[in-house]
Formats: sequence, structure tokens, C-alpha cells
Amino acid sequence: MKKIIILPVLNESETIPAVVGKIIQTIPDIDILFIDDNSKDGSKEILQELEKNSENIKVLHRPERLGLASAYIMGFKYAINHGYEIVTQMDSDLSHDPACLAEFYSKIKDCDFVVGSRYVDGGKVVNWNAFRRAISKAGNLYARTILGKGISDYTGGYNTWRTDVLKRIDPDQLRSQGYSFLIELKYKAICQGYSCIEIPIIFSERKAGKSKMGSRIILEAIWRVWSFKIRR
Ligand SMILES: Nc1nc2c(ncn2[C@@H]2O[C@H](COP(=O)(O)OP(=O)(O)OP(=O)(O)O)[C@@H](O)[C@H]2O)c(=O)[nH]1
Ligand SMILES: [Mg+2]
Repeated sequence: MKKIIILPVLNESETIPAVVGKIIQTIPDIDILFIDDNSKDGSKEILQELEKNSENIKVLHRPERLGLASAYIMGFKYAINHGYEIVTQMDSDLSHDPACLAEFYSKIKDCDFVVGSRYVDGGKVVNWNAFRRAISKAGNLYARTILGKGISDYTGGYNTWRTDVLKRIDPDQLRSQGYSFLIELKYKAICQGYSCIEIPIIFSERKAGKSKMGSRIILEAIWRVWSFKIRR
């Protein structure tokens, strides 16, 4: 099956080469798509160089920071329009271990989407401080309590999809701007009757670069969860 990994990028120059190296080490002939929002830390130039030297790497450049949701929407449309059958979402800061890819690809044979979860047996978070741990746990508890549907890690960004599901959900119909997009996508898929398998992942705190998570993103997620519920 034709597969692609989509990675949004905003100033991740210190980890991009290692992420690409680890992905290729795990799945040598995989296609990789980066969506860069005009990074100013050298990421843009690194990506241009990677794209020049590999047929498997493609970069979509955007003029400014336009949000995680629209970056993924652009990536999903690219995957749909280029005949990819399987799409994986992954962060560019090495928090998601490419070694898990084989497990994602094995499990997607038996379901419509696979969620990488920090909150099932065997899953965990490494090196997060107590505050960050609490925010993530509370965010997931909040989404799970309001939306239900048996997803243990609504806010996680390491997931694999059958492209048909993304096509049916229709990326243009998604409302989120920030990280609530990750919740919206999973909730919509489950509500439309698609099947999900969760696999444990170990999420490691970024060792380089800066977090893009901010209070605006958290506030959006808080009210959006209710809007997803009410819209159903
Ligand atoms: N293109 C694009 N990428 C983004 C944007 N916001 C975040 N990203 C990328 O999305 C991924 C997730 O962002 P992070 O800041 O790592 O979010 P996080 O993992 O929840 O937070 P940390 O634990 O602090 O790393 C990273 O690869 C970012 O570079 C954006 O507005 N546009
Ligand atoms: Mg991160």
C-alpha cells in the first residue's frame, strides 16, 4: 500500500535530520511530506536540501505560521490527491519514535485508524515536568469525559489513517485551528463508525527547539470539545 508520513514543522532545525534518518532506517522507501510555516531557524533550508537530495521527501512551504490544523489539512489533501492509501501524522521534534512505524502499519491492516497512545498499558511520557504531565492528563480526561467513544489519547499527534477515512471526513469540514484538530479528527472518525486500534507509544520530551503549545491553543481546545459534542 502506498504510504506517506506527514510532519508539520515550525522551527525544528535541530531535530529534522535525525527524524528523517530514523524514519528511513525503519522504513527505507517511505515517502515523507513536511509542511513548513516559513521557519526562521534554518529548518526551511535544511528541508530544501533534503528535498533536493531525495525523491521520497517533499516539502510544502507556507508563508507564515498558520496553525497545526491547516498544516495537516494541506498534507491530507496532498495525500488524497496523490493516491496515498495510508497516512501517518508525526511531530518533527523527535518526541515520536519512528521505530513504532512498523506497529502502526501492522495494526492498520485490521482497522480504519491507529492511535498512538500514551495512556494505554505500555504507553508513557518521558521527561515531562509535573506541570506538562498534568496539562496533558487533564486535557485527555476532559476530552474523554465529554466525548467518550473509548479513545484514551485524544490529544496525541502520532496516528495512522486509511486515506479513505480522511476523504470521507473531508478535511475542509474540520473547524479547529490548533491542536484541538487532533481531538476533532478522532472524534469525527469514531462518530462516523470507523474502527480504531490504540497502540502504546512512548512520548519523549523534546530535547531541542521550543514548544509551540500556548494558552491560546489550550483555550481553543477547551471550548472546541463542547462544540464537537453539540454539533453531533
Ligand atoms: N507547520 C506548522 N507546524 C506546527 C505549528 N505548530 C506546531 N507545529 C509543529 O507541530 C509539531 C507539534 O508541535 P509541538 O510544539 O512539538 O507540540 P507538543 O509536542 O504538544 O509540545 P512540546 O511537548 O513542547 O514539544 C511540531 O513538529 C511543530 O513544529 C504550526 O502552526 N504550523
Ligand atoms: Mg513536541
